Amino acid sequence: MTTAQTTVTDRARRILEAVGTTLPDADPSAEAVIARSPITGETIARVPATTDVDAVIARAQQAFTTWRSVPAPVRGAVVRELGELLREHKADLGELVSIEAGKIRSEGLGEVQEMIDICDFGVGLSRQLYGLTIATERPGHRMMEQWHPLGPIAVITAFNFPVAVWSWNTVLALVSGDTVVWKPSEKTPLTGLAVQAIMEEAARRAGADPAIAQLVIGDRAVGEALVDDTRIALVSATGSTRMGAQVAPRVAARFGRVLLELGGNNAAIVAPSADIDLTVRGLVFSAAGTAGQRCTSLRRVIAHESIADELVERLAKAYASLPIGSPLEADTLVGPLIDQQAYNGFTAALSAAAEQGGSIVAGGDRVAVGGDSGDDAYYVHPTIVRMPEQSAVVRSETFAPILYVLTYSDFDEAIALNNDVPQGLSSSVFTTDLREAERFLSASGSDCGIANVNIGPSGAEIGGAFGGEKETGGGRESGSDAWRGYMRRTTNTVNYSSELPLAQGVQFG
Ligand code: UN1
Repeated sequence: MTTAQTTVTDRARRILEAVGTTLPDADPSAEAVIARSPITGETIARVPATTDVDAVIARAQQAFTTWRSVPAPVRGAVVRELGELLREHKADLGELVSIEAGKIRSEGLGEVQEMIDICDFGVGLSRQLYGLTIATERPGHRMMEQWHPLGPIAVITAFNFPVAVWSWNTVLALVSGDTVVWKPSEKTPLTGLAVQAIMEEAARRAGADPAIAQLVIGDRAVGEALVDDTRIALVSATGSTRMGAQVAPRVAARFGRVLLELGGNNAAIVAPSADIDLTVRGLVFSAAGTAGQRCTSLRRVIAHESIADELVERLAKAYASLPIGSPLEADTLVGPLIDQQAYNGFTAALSAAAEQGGSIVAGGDRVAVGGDSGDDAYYVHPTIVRMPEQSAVVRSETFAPILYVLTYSDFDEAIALNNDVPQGLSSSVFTTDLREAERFLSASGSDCGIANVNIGPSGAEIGGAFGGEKETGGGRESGSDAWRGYMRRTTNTVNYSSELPLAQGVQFG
């Protein structure tokens, strides 16, 4: 190990200690998940895998029997403590996200801010879990809905938002009276340990049972144990469409619930009236930011034929000046891909694009960033490829900074291209024409869960419901009324009269 490599590991060790835990060091013979940093490619730690998932679920089930009866505003106090602790540890946790997921500092911090924001939301929500009172057809009766806690919830998260997605789910679940078992990505176990330590401290400060939110570490088998267990009332899973297609039928077979947040293939339509400076800035952030590794990343530009050449030229110029390198350096805007597998996906997609008639106008290759990065660190130039049509490679999601550019002549054609992919997460239009903007947002416009005007498809705030349609899986997390997904509804009819009228006018004896 070189001195430089020691730095990333040392930083991770210091951060874990600052949040109240330690850098693990599993016995070489024990089952473990390898924590590495995409910045240097180095191994940071061997994290012991959870061997008894059944016992964890049993504790979650046991804790649920008490937690469900704690008044919701009192449950909110745990979330308030969590938010306070996250404020305190924001810099450290944000840095650990950079170290383990490769995000630039500002995005690592932004992810922790997203956690803080959902905590604030959750505290307010804990006093706003409401049901309807509904007019009944029977005299002397009242009909109402109540929302009750659902049960223990499994939260399965991906490497690219290693901490925020946990918080969207866990905050809503805890406020709703559910308990949580979290399986973070095998690629980001250390941020999992750090967040778990912070969560346990929040529970302690609020006087709650720490078993309301637990962590399991491991590979696919650990995930499967959660997916197949009838005690887990809801499986909230973020990841690939392939993963979701396996999880959904298994949970359905035991009549459990799923909340899926799967692949995206997000487009931006750029109309002739678009404010071009604003558009270029919006597109570059969404396509090259996070090295193209958000589920909301911009993957397709659908540009009007009259402005496509100018737009591509402007984008290529902006791409040429993007600083690529260690995300821990202050000036960097594009960090590494998560690992070799991601790099292989990048090169395979570019070969396919070339075969399908594409021509690269920016990037396309690996970058040697020097410094501390080793052979096992994968940095690439964000890439723009002009495509003659929406071919197979454009219609599939590659988790890398590749932006395909297509053209259109008529606005209906642009909407059709936006929708003609299997995924349905996010979408956007850049236009100053009110008719186009509203058309895009209408029922015959974008078919995605998120549709924006003059903003790229990524970078949503927590206040809205987050998720998408079609192969994205249909789930909604985070703001608005997404909390309903974590609760069960009961419909109650109360007869306060001394008669017994039956519904639908039925007479019975
Ligand atoms: C994800 O990539 O899984 O809207 C989530 C965004 C972020 C969340 C992305 N707030 O880009």
